[in-house]
Amino acid sequence: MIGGRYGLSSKEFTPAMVKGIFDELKKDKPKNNFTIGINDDVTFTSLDYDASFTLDESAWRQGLFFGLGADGTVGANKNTIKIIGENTNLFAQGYFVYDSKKSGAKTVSHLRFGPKPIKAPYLIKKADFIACHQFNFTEKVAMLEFAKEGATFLLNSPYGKEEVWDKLTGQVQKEIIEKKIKFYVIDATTVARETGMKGRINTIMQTCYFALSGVLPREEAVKQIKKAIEKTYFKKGQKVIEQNFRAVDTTLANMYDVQYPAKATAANHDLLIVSKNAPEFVQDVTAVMMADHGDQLPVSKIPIDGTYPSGTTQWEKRNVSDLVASWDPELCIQCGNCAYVCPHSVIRAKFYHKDNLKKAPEEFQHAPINARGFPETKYTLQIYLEDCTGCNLCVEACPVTNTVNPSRKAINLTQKAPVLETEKQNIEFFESITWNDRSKIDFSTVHGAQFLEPLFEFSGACAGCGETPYLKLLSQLFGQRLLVANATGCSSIYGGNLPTTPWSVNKEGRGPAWSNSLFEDNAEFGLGMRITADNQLEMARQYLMQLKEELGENTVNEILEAQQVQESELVAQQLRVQLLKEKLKTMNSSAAAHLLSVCDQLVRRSVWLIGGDGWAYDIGFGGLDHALASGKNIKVLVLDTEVYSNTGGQSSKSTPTAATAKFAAGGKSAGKKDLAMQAISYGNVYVARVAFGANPQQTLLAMREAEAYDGPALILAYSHCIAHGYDMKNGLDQQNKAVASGHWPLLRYNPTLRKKNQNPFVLDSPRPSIGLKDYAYNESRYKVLTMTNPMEADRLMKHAQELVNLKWKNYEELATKKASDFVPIA
Ligand SMILES: Cc1ncc(C[n+]2csc(CCOP(=O)(O)OP(=O)(O)O)c2C)c(N)n1
Ligand code: SF4
Ligand code: SF4
Ligand code: SF4
Repeated sequence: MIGGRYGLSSKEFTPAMVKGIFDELKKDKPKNNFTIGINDDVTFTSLDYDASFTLDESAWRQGLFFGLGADGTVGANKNTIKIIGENTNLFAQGYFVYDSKKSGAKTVSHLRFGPKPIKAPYLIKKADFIACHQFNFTEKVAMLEFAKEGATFLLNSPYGKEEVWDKLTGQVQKEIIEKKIKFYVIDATTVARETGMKGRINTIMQTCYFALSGVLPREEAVKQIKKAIEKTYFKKGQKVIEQNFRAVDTTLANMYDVQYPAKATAANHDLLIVSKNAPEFVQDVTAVMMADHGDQLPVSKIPIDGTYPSGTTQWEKRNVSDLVASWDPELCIQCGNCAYVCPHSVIRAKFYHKDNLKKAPEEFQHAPINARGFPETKYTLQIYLEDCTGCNLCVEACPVTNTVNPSRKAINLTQKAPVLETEKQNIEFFESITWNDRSKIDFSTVHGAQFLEPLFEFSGACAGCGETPYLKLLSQLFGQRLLVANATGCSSIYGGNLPTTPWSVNKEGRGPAWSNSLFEDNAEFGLGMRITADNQLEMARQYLMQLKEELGENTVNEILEAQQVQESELVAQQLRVQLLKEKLKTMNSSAAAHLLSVCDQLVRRSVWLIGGDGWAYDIGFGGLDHALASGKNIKVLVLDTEVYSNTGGQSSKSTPTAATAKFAAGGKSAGKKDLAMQAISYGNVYVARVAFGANPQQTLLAMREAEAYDGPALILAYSHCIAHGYDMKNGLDQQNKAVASGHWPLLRYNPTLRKKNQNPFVLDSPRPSIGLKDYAYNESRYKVLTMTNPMEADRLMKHAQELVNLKWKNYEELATKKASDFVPIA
């Protein structure tokens, strides 16, 4: 077996290399057969090679397709393989390269077709056809490096055939000219929008591929694409199928070939993976990984102690959407709703003295602050365009409608391209305005919380994700002193999957410390963080006492006795500890060195155990129960999507009755576990059930109460998710309906009230005002059963409604009981 000595993986072997190795081996022993084992699953034998393995790449048609995670490129290419494999004499091979990010990362599909069985390394190095489904990749990915001379290049471009050339980098222009590439453009995004497909460009680009590659006659190709559409979207209903058909029929009239000059006209520049302003680590390590060259990084570049710089998503600038949010300062009432719900922390609010505007760019938007008595204070809502996913949640959340044009709100979606450059300058200026002083902000309202700097930003979660707004809020409220133990799940993937992390730091370098443990032991992991923090605090207190004389009695007493409840008190303690650290650095004793290593714990730590329902209700439940029963000061945030979202929507014990999910395709008949009531049974656990889209104020209150409570706390947070099967822009509306139907009653159980001899069980949502059906049947996870098995759907829905009624009755009773009816606190 050879191959390992080349230090290459199977992906890096080209057919020519394989041939070279066999030629070399056969020089000495021409009659022998050889096997090359490249890694566990790929071997080449010289027997295959002689019999059927053609190394004549010209016999193959090789295509490379650069798409964006979740845009459907990979799915469409899988269909292409099936269509060609089933309808021609050609053999087909496909390989799909993508990472585990939720969406918005690059995907590369490698497709190869040929007249003989294909035994070739999966990755294509020389392609006849290259499709770029995302215009901004032309600046970030060296796609045309892989183009053969005379290859075809298909670009999804917001710029038409006349303008597009001037929008390309010099490097791309040069490759097109030198390789005599046949260049085509289509504005697939507009075609998709106009045919009702929203952002789904996959079918459009697939149709172009068939038209340009000539693998099948055009008519036959269109027929087969439509057949594949019917099969793929059967569950989504006839409307979606029709939309796809329309997109196919409209496509070819919108595809143009581009005539280009004989010389490059743009200034030549290399790919710009991250901005030149990015920190050294991001330039040297993160950007290399982002360019898919992580395996070339020397080990010496990787941090040796397992810690990793945070706040790196800000350098990605994924530009996933051509439509982005745009603010209308004249209409805006500055409520903060849009910033609150934005899943990607793209909307930031600041207020500042008007003198700041002296250096502002001309187009910088602002308005007088909407508060009496501050005539010199201005307000700006800044949108980070390149990070906006166009999910539309901000527009849905905005309460203000333009009376003249009711289709417009105080925030709307608009085309990005015309405003991008101006807004980049505005963002730069906005960042030069300091964040508002935390000790002067009213944390208790949605309006106030918008002014807190988010330390969780620009995550790669799906556009419109219902989990991330909770994390952003958490980071705003307690970010600087937050310790997070994150269970595996969507939140660990968009939260910390290499190369970037959305958990960030403020200007002083303070931010959440985050770590991901296993799926099954996250609660224990977080409990360990708490116990460690407590032990280190105790050590710090002892060293402080020991060094009382050197440090000064007053200083030590102030630190030890500091009250740390209000933000102003926390800020004061942070300052004291900062001064202490500076002093300790000048001292030369082992006690001072020890104290320096643990003194950060003197600022109250907030330890949060975070994960999905698969973790909390199922696989990590034993540990979670143990952590809650420990009585320790740990906070648990369950991002409840009612399925295992990260792995594609498997049923969990949180999955509701009558909903379908993987492993519950016939509809779930068992009841949803009531984790809230289980935790309440301990008596000393703070418990809340929240839904930010239904009642943002209650969510905010619950998070603050949970954090302030000196004991275990559990928050169950309704999280709408793509797994529920509807357009995410309706996520807030569905959250409202989940609450209004009684499926998701909002509640808080506060043991502090029990101690004060008050009823600790507070029901925060009104009596159900709509039927369960009115909520559930807007989601295909419920709806699909009415198509596949209507009788069973009906039976299960009736049963589910009964369970909802019963649950509500029990809750209502609890809400009206006396304090003495609940478990007393020891
Ligand atoms: C013990 C174990 N089993 C299975 C997995 C695979 N896995 C990773 S994430 C995940 C689903 C997580 O679901 P959930 O906790 O509901 O979080 P969500 O993705 O919905 O946010 C699974 C099954 C794993 N990592 N470890
Ligand atoms: S469209 Fe979505 S991502 Fe963009 S600002 Fe609005 S809520 Fe945020
Ligand atoms: S939701 Fe609308 S009114 Fe409220 S701050 Fe945002 S843009 Fe202004
Ligand atoms: S929770 Fe759902 S919407 Fe959010 S990232 Fe996961 S799969 Fe996407």
